[in-house]
Amino acid sequence: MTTIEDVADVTTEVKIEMQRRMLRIRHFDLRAIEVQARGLMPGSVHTSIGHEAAIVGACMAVNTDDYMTGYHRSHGHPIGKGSKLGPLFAELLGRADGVCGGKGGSMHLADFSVGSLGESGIVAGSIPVAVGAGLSAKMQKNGRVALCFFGDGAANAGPFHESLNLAAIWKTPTIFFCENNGFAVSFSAKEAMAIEDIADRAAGYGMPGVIVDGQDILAVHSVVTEAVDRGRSGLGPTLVEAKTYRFREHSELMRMAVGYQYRPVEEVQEWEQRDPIVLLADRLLQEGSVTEKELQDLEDEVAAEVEVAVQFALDSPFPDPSEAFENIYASPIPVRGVTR
Ligand SMILES: Cc1ncc(C[n+]2csc(CCOP(=O)(O)OP(=O)(O)O)c2C)c(N)n1
Repeated sequence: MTTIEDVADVTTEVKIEMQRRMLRIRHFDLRAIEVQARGLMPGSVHTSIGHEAAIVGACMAVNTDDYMTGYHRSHGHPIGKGSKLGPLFAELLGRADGVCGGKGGSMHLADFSVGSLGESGIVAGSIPVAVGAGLSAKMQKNGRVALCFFGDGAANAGPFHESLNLAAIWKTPTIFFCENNGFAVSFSAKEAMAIEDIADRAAGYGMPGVIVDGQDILAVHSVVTEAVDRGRSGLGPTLVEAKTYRFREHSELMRMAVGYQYRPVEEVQEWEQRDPIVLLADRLLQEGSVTEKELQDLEDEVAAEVEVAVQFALDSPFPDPSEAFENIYASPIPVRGVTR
């Protein structure tokens, strides 16, 4: 497990920006829960609460124009990469001002302005897309990398294995980033795999596999920076496994049968002691980089920013039914001189 006590090259300014982005994810998801409970959001909500350090640590190790793919639990990924919050929230509500014009929703967001190519409600569905994005970067020699987020459950699905194999053969600059929260819905990763660590699978495909403490944002940032450097210098992909935990249920509509406790209460409480936002706040305070008041001001500022985003979304109209088929299909692609 890679952990680091002191990361000299991450400035105080960057650490505060990390804290801001983690808070944005937390407040955004908390408001999404409330708005969904009021019946204003179609479908369910899968939050990233507990995963914020893994997400932001990775996102801040790449550039805005680097590619990124996500999965069903992916409001946080575009936020981590710097998306505007209003159009993201509007997308959750299916509104016209959403990043996909309201046609993607919570589980199929894409925000090209920050390199986010899209998410998928199909488990492991976007992993091959990140191999394609990496291949495109390699062929165009544009120096970009593709950062691919997925869960531990996805690492047991076929597309994961096929994608790692192909990426390694073609040496695509893809960073496979597994947010291992220990469960696929209620199915424990311990029961779903005969090995302890997903990172061990990397060796079978011929790429480095790294385990990192997903609650430690600086450790995540350091590991992903190394994987990005490796990708940009033509050495190919890396598999990063961040050990993390979701503090909420699998989704907000999930109601487990009474008495069916798949996660021991003590286990949940133990992980809550390692809240990534509190851990970075403590580190900043210990370093003397911020005061308690400055941290509180930062959180208030973020909460206000999210509130503006929610209002923007609620004020946005629903898409006009006449536009139902717009932005759904790619523009016609000429094939052997024929346009179809
Ligand atoms: C191909 C496919 N199979 C099953 C499902 C149902 N499903 C939705 S989320 C999920 C669990 C995914 O777990 P993981 O990849 O660990 O992500 P997490 O939800 O823990 O973040 C499953 C099985 C699905 N959406 N797609």
